[in-house]
Amino acid sequence: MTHVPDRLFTTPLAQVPDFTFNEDVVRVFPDMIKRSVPGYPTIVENTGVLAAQFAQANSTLYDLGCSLGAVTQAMRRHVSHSGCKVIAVDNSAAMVERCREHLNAQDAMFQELLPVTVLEADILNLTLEPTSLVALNFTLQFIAPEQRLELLQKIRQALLPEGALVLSEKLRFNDAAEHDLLNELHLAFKRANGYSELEIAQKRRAIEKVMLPDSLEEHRERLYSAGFSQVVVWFQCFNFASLIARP
Ligand code: GEK
Repeated sequence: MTHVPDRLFTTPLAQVPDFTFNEDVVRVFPDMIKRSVPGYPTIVENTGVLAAQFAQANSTLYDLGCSLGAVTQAMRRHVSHSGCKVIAVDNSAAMVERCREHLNAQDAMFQELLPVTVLEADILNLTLEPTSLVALNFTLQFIAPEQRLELLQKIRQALLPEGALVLSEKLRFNDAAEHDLLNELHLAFKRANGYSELEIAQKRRAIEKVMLPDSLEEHRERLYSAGFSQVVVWFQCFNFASLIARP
């Protein structure tokens, strides 16, 4: 796969449009997410490790908001339980098309991988099969806040006993000083990865109405309200974290 550098926000824009997962974004997505999300490669690879831990034979694993299928690929690298399959879902047609290409390339290189179905669908409208593992990797933050609880309830109801939800998100912090410090460190991470002040500012403007992060406390409360009984943070880097929620 060619690795196209993210230069989407390098030139000054008279008006910065709201961010969407269109073809321009899809083209640069692997570079963009790696340079923008601290800990992304660690979270993706270890979601595969967690999937192997919680997967049950003859069950379905979900990658909701799969983008190019990085988590699905990690699941396929780590899960070898018999009879398992992965359903990867995204509502961006451009993402789904490229995701299928990436997974076909993985199929061409490796044998005996879990079968995958990639669906172009809104995860809010999806009926979930009984599942041992659901990954929501940086997807919930793009769902309208008033629809987040209902989605988590649906996932909780579909989860088999002993299964798990892996939820990764950007966080905001109720304590202003903590919020500012971790935000500043995130900006330092982006600068260290070659983003200019202009790129950082224009990307922030594009995404601020589209991606709405919650605090850790809000996540915990919502997950418990949805019926989960255990919520554990297994990874945090600056203002990005990943949680395991158990039925
Ligand atoms: C990764 N998990 O590489 N239904 C389906 N898909 C949606 C919806 C929805 N309602 N809303 C947003 N998406 C990936 C990264 S990116 C995160 C996930 C980011 C999709 C959207 O089209 C996009 O592909 C994805 O969720 C969010 O591990 O770019 O920061």
